[in-house]
Amino acid sequence: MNVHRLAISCAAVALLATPVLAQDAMKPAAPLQSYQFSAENGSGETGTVSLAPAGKGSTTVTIAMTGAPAGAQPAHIHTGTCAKLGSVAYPLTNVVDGKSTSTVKASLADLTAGNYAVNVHKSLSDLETYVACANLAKPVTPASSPVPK
Ligand SMILES: [Cu+2]
Repeated sequence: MNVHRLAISCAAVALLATPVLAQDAMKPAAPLQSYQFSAENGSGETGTVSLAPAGKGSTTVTIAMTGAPAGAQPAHIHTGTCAKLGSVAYPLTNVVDGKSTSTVKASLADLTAGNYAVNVHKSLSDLETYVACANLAKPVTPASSPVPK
């Protein structure tokens, strides 16, 4: 019974792993973690920030906002949470027209350990006003399955 169940779970892991490897060879990996922005200070700006491994301990951070202005809005990965933001840990490319893509020198596991939040500021001249924030909370499901021993 146990042997049978183990065999099934190994087959399931193999089925899951194969498409990811094939996809890696053809195009950048799909984002593995995605977080929702909450609008702040009546900005009406919402959207998502997605994190994908970029190799060598780096992570690609992609922001897609709706309700954002055309002008540049600074964005950073801060320490802490949206409720209590700390200092800037990793600056991100300014959000322009609701879009921003950056690569930061931090692993996906580090960024999603529950110690960081992504914050978007109103404009280059009004950094004090926050327009959206997303907690990079610990993922509900691990990004990769543990290897059976
Ligand atoms: Cu910031």
